[in-house]
Amino acid sequence: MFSFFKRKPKEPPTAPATAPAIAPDLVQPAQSAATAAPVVPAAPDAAGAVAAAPQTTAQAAPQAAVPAPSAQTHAGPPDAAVHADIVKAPVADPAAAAAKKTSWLGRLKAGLSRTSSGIATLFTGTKIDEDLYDELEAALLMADAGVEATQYLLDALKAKVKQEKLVEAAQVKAALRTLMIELLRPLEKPLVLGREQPLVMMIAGVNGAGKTTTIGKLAKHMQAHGQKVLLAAGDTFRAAAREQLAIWGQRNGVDVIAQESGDPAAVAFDAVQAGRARGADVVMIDTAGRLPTQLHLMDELKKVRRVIGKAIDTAPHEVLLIIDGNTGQNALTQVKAFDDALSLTGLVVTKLDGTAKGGVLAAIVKQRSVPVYFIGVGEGIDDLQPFVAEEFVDALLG
Ligand SMILES: Nc1nc2c(ncn2[C@@H]2O[C@H](COP(=O)(O)OP(=O)(O)OP(=O)(O)O)[C@@H](O)[C@H]2O)c(=O)[nH]1
Ligand SMILES: [Mg+2]
Repeated sequence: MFSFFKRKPKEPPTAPATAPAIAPDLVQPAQSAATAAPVVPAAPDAAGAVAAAPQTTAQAAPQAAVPAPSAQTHAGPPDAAVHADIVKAPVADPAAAAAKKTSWLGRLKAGLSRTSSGIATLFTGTKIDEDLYDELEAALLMADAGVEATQYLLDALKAKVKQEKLVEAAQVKAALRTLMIELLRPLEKPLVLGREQPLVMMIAGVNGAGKTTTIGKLAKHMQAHGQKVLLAAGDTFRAAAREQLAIWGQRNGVDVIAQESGDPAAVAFDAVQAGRARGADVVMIDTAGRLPTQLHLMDELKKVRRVIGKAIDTAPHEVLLIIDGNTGQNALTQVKAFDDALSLTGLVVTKLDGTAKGGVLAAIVKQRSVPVYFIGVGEGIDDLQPFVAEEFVDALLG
């Protein structure tokens, strides 16, 4: 597989920051049939913590069809003796893993092909002149990079071409690649697990962005990294939303805290309490989709955030905004609005396998640089991947 999360070292890491390696067994507790059994219902204290509506716990049934995740056991906090760096899940079959990687990179490339084909044609000629720069400017703007990032890239490229005396179109394209990677690299950031117990993550975004699906995928990956996960169905508007999360819970064998109806803040509070009572490592709180222009709904989201802080005063530790990669420039508006309301800690950009143009990440890094933890390139479990600037730029430039 791939590097997915990072674990917080208790002491300064001894390995160089770039070292990719970590013994896989670090995060792979022994499998236990018993621990894959149905989960326990909500602890009474958690249920009673917020009065109001009756709480139901969607219990996870053992799944015959889905192989038990490798780590159903509660791994506990990271071992203080371990100077963990980037955590890798074991690769059972390197060839299969390589094929998977090729496949998702292929999907990312296909998804961003509108942009890459536009840019690639610019560099087929031999002339490096103002026309080329004009066309590149248009291509970057079309790709949703925004005026600021586009101007920055053009200026930097012109300077580089001059300084390095580049004359070949291929050299100029390579220079653009380097500049874009440098531009987007600040968005690369691993999600660090194990630094709080439980690590409370609130998930927000507009309708249909991919919040619930992302939570489901993350739950699975986190389990594979030895995390005990608890989900909260904070989208209390639609019964179908609860069910959707409950299905992900069943698939992954994790508890889902839900209420028949009621206040999303109360569900979130219950879930954090329950997470603490049950020794969960991660509590992920789903929320109902909303537009930033729906002010009363944004206020509700702020309330959810505030109330989570009443359960654990440092929580939520992560506030993720899920963005549909096809949203274009509007994604930047969403980042600003949700960041103003919630103080985001990270982004997940989904659906980059569709017709996304991708350039909006350049606009984001220039205007509101919130790290991109993951990108989604499909609906399958392996289609959620850590954001790597170099891979992204290679897909973007073709
Ligand atoms: N192609 C593709 N589809 C995705 C991706 N992520 C999510 N989806 C699909 O997008 C649709 C919406 O996903 P949800 O997870 O329900 O989105 P949501 O943000 O929870 O939606 P609401 O709760 O209604 O606001 C579903 O059909 C998902 O399967 C992705 O990376 N690629
Ligand atoms: Mg949802």
